[in-house]
Amino acid sequence: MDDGNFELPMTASMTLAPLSWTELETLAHFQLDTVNGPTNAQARLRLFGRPESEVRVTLYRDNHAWCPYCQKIWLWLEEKQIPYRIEKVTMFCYGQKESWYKRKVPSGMLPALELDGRLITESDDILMALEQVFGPLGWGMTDPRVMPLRQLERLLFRAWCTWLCYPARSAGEERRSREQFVAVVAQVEEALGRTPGPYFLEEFSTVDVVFTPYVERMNASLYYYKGYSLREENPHLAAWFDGMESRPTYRGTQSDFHTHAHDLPPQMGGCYENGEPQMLLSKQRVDNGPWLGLPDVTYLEPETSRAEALHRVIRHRDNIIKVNPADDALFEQALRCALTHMMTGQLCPPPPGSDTALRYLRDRINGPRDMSIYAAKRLRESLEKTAALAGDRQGAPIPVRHRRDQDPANFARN
Ligand SMILES: N[C@@H](CCC(=O)N[C@@H](CS)C(=O)NCC(=O)O)C(=O)O
Repeated sequence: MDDGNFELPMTASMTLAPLSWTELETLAHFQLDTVNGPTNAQARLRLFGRPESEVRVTLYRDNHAWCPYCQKIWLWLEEKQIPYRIEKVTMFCYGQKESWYKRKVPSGMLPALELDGRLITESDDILMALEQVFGPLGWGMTDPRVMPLRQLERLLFRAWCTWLCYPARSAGEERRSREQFVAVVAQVEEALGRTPGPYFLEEFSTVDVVFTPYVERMNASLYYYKGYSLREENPHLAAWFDGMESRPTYRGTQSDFHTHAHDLPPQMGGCYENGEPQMLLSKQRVDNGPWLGLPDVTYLEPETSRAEALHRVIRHRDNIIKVNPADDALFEQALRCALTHMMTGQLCPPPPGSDTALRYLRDRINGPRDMSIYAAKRLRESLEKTAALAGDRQGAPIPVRHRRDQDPANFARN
């Protein structure tokens, strides 16, 4: 069979019968050089075109590419193009922490970094140690222009936690927490407005790296739990996000609203909805789609997004089928229906009773661990459209106190 060139099997009603795995494989035209290509969550080694003998750094980060402090180090290394190895470790809420890591870092905390054999923990200390050896990213962590902005980032973080992670005892308390957060956002807007470009200083720098992880999570969580769109309501932050998304380094580490909204509760000890009409609409959209057009991403969708999603599912299909609560044969067929829809645009009716199984997977695509942001959206979209042909039942609820449904032990291979 030629690449992608085969007759599509039609049923009597002109909907498609599911393609076989062999047929699907011919459509998965996606290649990624994880070592020397663009920033990606799958890499175990990053060389940026340099010889492996130049590697002096090992980054220990979480399996899910979830940990915000790890994202800070990851982004810095990618921006500076420092050759490094990556060792992935399980976070407590996802599964069993690896014993080899606890021997190295008894607290089990991430990130950690080895630099010429010296172990360093605490993300700020790691950045400062990296700066000493490889030079700063624009301006150093202790530069007089950087320090107040780092303090502002912590102020924003605390205002966000107060609003999101504590239940309001009254409407007034909810309003005050919101106002406090919005007041700190105004300071961030003012800081961003001091430079002509989109970034905090004249050029992209360590300050942008320091703000990135939590501002990305604020954008997602406040949209979902409070109906507040950080990116849309603040012009300087909107320009900052656009500036960040112009960088392949950031795109490779970027996650989406669905992933963050459901990753945050176990890590933060709870996220509290305000129940307002806009919040209910936002939540519905993040959980059930349509996912394209959400303010978690605005750069143009790459042409490869569907092929990337297909490639990743094919690679992990045995595990994806194994961890799904549904009968393997039923889900295997339903999954091929969804993938057929994603690649052909034609509806492909799944077997009766497979709606819960398809939505179970829809709810467990994790960006960027599994695939990039648009690939995740395309896959979710086809899982949902295919599930809707079988029924309107949801999958097993996503746990809020842990995420052992995402235990990386079930997905040992990347
Ligand atoms: N102050 C530390 C905080 C690091 C931190 O809180 N790491 C969390 C993940 S975001 C962690 O490792 N928790 C243990 C776990 O979840 O396994 C830093 O800046 O590096």
